[in-house]
Amino acid sequence: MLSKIVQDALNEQIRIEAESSQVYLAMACWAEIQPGIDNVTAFFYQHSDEEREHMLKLIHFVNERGGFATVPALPQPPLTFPSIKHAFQALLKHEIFVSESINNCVDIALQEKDYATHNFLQWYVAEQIEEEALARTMNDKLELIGDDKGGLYLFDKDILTISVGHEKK
Ligand code: OFO
Repeated sequence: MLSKIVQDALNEQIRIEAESSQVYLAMACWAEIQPGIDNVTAFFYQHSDEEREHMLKLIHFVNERGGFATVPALPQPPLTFPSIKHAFQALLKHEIFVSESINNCVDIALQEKDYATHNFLQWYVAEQIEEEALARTMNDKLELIGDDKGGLYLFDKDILTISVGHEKK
């Protein structure tokens, strides 16, 4: 059975995962109307779907442990970006924020001596390490590319391979 404090922390994490899904969905939607970045678009749509899965995993866990998961209200995310580079900078910033929030949940689980929740959250800890590393790789590449259109073409060509490589690790 979840304590109230653990349930509240997990419900807040459900909200954050849902918000992440919306944030990346908006990035996907914006990318889709930019010329020539079809794979970047696919990456954002895929990332949005993954965040929804992270949310669902938490919802099932809370409900299965005798709690009640809260489906959250969500604000509208940023809809447009000055450039692809800005979108990926926002993605990295968001992932760092999510990692901090997961760490906070882990802290609370330990304080409450809720070892089942602590164990469950380890998957999210590992996932955030992967996602932050992936976001940093992409930001580094975009930094190197600068305004070079050929570089951006190659970035779009490579992005699915880079992200699939990270998923397999
Ligand atoms: Fe939910 O994995 Fe990143 O944010």
